[in-house]
Amino acid sequence: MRKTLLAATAAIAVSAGSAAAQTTWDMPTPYADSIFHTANIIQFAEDVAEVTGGELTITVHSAGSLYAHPDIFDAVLTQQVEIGEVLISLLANEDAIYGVDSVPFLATSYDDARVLWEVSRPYVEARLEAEGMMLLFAVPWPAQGLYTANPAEDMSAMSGVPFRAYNAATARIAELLGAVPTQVEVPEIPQAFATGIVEAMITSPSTGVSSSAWDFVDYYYDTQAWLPKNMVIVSIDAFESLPETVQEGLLAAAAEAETRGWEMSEAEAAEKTQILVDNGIQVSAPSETLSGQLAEIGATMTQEWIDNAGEDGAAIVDAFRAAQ
Ligand code: PCA
Repeated sequence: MRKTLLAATAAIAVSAGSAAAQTTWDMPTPYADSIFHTANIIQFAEDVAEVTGGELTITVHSAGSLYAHPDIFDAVLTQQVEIGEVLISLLANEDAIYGVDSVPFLATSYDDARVLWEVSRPYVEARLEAEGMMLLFAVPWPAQGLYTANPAEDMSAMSGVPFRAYNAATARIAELLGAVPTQVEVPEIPQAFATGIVEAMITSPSTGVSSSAWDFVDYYYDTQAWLPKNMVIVSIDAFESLPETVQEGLLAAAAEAETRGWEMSEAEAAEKTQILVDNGIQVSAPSETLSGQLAEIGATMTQEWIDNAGEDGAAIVDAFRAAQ
């Protein structure tokens, strides 16, 4: 892969010659540099510069420093920036289809997540395209697990607990668990726990580690609930204003970033779970009772999602189940 891209680089760099125009794009992203998604994007930006012989430079503004996470999609939509990264399911309130990868217990392994992405990608792309945007690549977070301050043998432990949400699905799970959801972006997690705004959350081992979850919770239940993805989107106008060779270089770097990102995510899942253990968090599978209760919540939410996402949603679930 890498060699192919580099070979293409040389060819494009040569053909570009010295008279080529240089374009710089600003790229807001939600997560810090230490997060594997951001590392992958920084590598992608380096690859783009290399493959286009410096004709296109992407300046990455990580950790919500240029636009806060909830504003990144609109910034690309309104062409304040050319390119950006966003958690796909953050957009589920705009269109339920964007919530496809956060339906609990629909796709819980990397293999299933890949199948779900294959069958849902065209629907996500169509929605973006209708708004003048194009999808470059998407990469999943590791599977989502439950972080709690007290043991949670069953869901009664979550009753009335202030619960951190990061999208509509996590807010809905909190409700169905009897907890009380509050939307908190990743950079604010430590402070939200420190001040008691939240006391529990569902997220990946990656986000647990990056927010030093051991400072405020003692238990991690590896529920493997779903693998939500971030996507990198670009404005079609910005893309089309690039020379064809640069467009090709950008797409080649994006394809590589998608492959590399999925590999990074998979490696990350075990690594970061071990770091939780090393820092004193009790990591375990959920009890049978809790698993059963979560499975019921999953069934409820799958039905709710199909109801909200209409014919397209039903078609995605049917295609996913047929391909499993
Ligand atoms: N981390 C992000 C999204 C999912 C995840 O694992 C978050 O907690 O907001």
